[in-house]
Amino acid sequence: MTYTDKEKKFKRFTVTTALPYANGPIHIGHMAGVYIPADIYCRYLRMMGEEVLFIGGSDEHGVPVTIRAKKEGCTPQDVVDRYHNIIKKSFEEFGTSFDIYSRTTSNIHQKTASDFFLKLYNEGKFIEQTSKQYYDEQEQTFLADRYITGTCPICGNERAYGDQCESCGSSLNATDLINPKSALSGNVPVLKETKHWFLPLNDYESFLKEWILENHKEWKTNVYGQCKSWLDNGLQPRAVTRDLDWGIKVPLKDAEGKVLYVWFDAPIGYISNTIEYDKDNWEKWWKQKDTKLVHFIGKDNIVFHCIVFPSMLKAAGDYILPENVPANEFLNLEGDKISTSRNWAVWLNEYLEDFPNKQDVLKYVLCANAPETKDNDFTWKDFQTRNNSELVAILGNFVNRTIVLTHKYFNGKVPAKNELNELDKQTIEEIKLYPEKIGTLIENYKFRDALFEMMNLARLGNKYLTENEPWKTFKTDIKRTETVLNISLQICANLAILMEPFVQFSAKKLQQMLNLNSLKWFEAGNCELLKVGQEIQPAELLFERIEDADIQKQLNKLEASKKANAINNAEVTPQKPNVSFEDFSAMDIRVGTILEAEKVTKTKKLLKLTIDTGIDKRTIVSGIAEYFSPEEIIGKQVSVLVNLAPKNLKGIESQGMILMAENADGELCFVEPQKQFKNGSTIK
Ligand code: B3M
Ligand code: ZN
Repeated sequence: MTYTDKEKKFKRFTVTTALPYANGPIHIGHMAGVYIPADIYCRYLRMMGEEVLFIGGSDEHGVPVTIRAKKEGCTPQDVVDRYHNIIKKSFEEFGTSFDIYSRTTSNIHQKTASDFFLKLYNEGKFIEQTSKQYYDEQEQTFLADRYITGTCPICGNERAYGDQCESCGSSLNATDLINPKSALSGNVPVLKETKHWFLPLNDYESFLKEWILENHKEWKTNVYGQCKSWLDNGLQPRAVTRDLDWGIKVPLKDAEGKVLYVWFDAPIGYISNTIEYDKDNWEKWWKQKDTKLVHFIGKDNIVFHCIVFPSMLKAAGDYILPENVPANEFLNLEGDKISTSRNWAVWLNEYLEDFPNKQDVLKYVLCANAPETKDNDFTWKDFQTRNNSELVAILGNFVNRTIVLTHKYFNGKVPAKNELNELDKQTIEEIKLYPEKIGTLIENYKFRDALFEMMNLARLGNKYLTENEPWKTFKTDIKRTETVLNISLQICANLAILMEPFVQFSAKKLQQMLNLNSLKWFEAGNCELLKVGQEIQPAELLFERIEDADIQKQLNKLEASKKANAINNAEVTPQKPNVSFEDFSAMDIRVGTILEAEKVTKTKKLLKLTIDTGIDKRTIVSGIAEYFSPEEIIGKQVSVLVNLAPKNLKGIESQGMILMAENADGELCFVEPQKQFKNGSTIK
């Protein structure tokens, strides 16, 4: 039983983690927000002897997958196969202790989600509504919000999406966009009627209000606050189907071309994965009142896990509801929002390659700095500092000194605990408190504080060893050295247990060094874990220093992303409407040479040029004075639009126009023939 469940209400734990979209690898933001806290929680519960089911899996439906497929010229199935495997493998290598990691394209899930929908449908839990949605006539398909672009009505960004403007952050309806365009064909979409099924969330409002706002006041303030604001604003029916050809087909006759909305099927994935894991007993994980259901998610998923999914479960009838949804805020990277599309991330698979056997370091740093109550920042410098001055200098150093001294003085055998002085007694008393202190924090989802307490035990050990100087008493009072090393070894043994949820690889290593097999949480908290005379193994370093060069390599990688982005993101002026070939050939463009150039007085931008067009010598006024001085352009060959209607500029008649290329910064350069060419040659 846990420390906080005094009434022993719960016999088992169903722990879910947000199913990552299989349209890219996993990054440190996902790890810090969801998977690391959930893994710590489950490892701890197992050590407490609890029955736990830890569920993960890939979310393989939804529009982001189809967009990625289109971009890469492959099928959505290809995309999810690739990323599901990458994600699954990096979780395994990282040591995330899922009992099952499956996927939403599995047959079991298709059937479970489909049956879930049908059950609600047959029981009349949905309402049918027809509404007008954008349709691409050329592609003969309705357009998901992400497939419609246009001008943001709020900030004027010309590349806003049908659901959101990434420039000003407003969330939009596709019909809000000015000049909407289909991302598939580039055509203007038309509005067309389509039928969908909606879950009338408004009907669940009073149930949700009581369940969350009254009965779950203990939820994290960020989670409770978001729920309250949704509930205060009033809930609307939500469509649970979409017009799309990637997803789980709506299992009804009149539903051609329709699939379940990804946010309807994905949470059902938790149930499907349970069925896949434990076909005969799955219901106990979802339907028995003595099962505690906990969802680990990021803050952007709160509404789906606290409002929509619980309403679905309630509608279905006999399911339990989450006891808690400890959602985290976001992790930033070096001061900037993590972004897949900008490649501003530390990808888990790349970390594992760049830092082999250092899973624990990342787990430690991401937990120590987890965005539990506010957004937090990951920096490589902090990563290095936490490794070098915490893991190496405190935890690793204490364990290493203790074991080395035991070998040096006592041939690697645990020495006796002799007469205890006040400090020893006080230390032993303090050690007793740690299992409950750390355990209670974990049970309350305070993983940072829990980790900090675990490190405090190492700090206590370090201080105890340093202050008692067993290397000094060895010659004068060997009994004292024995006692001090015995107690230090016992602290190591306590650490070997209590650090397991947080840094499991190092915990295992330490357990092996101490020849310690006992792993139950309750067994920690005393100084009798190692028997006198028991042999221990030679010291092995638990952690190694991370050098500046390793950090610099990572910073360089990020710098490269930044550069690549700057190039990709420079605004490109959108294409103008098409012109006919006749329109184009009506323009007479020739090669010409600049014979003379002078500044037009009292202007900043204008140069008066004399051009040999091959047809004649004429005057052209050009707005290039800020970029070119008269001297440097005389003799240059250029492209000239010769039949542009003459225009009077500052009292000078300009008879044509010089063609210039202009980049996003407004910088100009000439469009010139690539070799010396006869003046008057046509450009077409
Ligand atoms: N795939 C969204 C996300 O990764 C979504 C979570 C599903 S949990 C059922 O943010
Ligand atoms: Zn905008």
